[in-house]
Amino acid sequence: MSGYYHEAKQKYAGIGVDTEAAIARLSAVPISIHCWQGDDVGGFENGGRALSGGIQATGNYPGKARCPKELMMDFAKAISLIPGKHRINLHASYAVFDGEPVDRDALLPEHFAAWMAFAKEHGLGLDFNPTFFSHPMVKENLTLASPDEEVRAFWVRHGIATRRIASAMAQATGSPALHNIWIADGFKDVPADRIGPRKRLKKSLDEIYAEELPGVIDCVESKLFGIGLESYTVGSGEFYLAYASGRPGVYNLLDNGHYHPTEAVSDKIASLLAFFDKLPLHVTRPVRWDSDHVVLLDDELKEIAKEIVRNDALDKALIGLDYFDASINRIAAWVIGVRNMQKALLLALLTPWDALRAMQDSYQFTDLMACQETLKTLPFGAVWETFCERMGVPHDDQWLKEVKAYEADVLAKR
Ligand code: RNT
Ligand code: ZN
Repeated sequence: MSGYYHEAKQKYAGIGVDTEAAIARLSAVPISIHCWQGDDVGGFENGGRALSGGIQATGNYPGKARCPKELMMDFAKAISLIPGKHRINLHASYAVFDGEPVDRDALLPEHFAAWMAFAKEHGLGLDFNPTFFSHPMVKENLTLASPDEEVRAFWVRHGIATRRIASAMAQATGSPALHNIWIADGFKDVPADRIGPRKRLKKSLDEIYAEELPGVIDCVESKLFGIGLESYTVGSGEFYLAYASGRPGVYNLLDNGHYHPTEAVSDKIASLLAFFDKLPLHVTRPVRWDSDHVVLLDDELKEIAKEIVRNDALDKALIGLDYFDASINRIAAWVIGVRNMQKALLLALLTPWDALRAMQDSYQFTDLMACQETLKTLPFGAVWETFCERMGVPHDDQWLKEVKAYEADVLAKR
């Protein structure tokens, strides 16, 4: 045990926090790592389709993955530098076809067999997303809410197909798979009818969820607006929260880029935990808008982690990351974001919540403020270092060397 850690351990013990318990708890928290950081949300259909749906990856850093094999290699490199056992979050647009490709409404579990094998090889769980964007059947920015029955039915078939694939993924990995529906459906300018599209979306969801499937955790992801869809979003916060409340087994996913810039998702977590036994999250970093910057160890991330930990919700929160920065090394982007999520959780685990709660409940607000401020300068870094050592991954100042070597050996040759 390094002297640095020994001292930190004593310091935390002094405020009633057991650093060993915190390390042990953190090592068992899986993060669902989004595959789409590795190729700027391109996917593999037709060699990768132009990104649409009101989201945008900006930047042109060299070396992005161009095929399943490269994406898997890059992902494997990233997780070798991330402590713990995690999950890979896939999109339907990442299907791997052995023979003839099929369209999205005809996808089958076998089209994800390569990913299931990859997950098993690396001990990863799998999560899944239907892809309702970057496709010619998106007509006038509408899918499940389309007034065109042919379009709506195509996308309903897609949702039905992807739930079956998620179920197969759960079976293959022995761990339930999150199936997350996000659609960009909306209008650039002021609509004449706000309820029609929402009624059609409700009908589509009912059709998609009609089948009982083992191992699938269903969720819906709301949004405020997308680029080119500024005036109206069919799947709004209220819409999906109401839908999930009325449909047991469907959960409301919170993406912290999908609210007004002054709204804090951390503040919404406890409200949902009071009503739902699971809370799926997309952790991202919106900079002035839903920009999906790499997750940093900033105040909102820390606050999100605190809400999860102090509400005893580490087993209820399904923590997924969702960002895509094409302007920096994509493997580094994964490593930085996941390690930051873990750091935020560790900080929360190193906090004497019972004592702080008692201060609040006995109106000792001066003590509460002083104590919360004192916590901010405790030697958290020493505990993090020890966690990394025990999990067999490099320290913060060491992993980038490995990414740079991989960049020179592999990425630069693409
Ligand atoms: C878009 C949503 C959605 C996507 C991914 C690729 O605003 O956040 O979750 O980022 O499905
Ligand atoms: Zn998201």
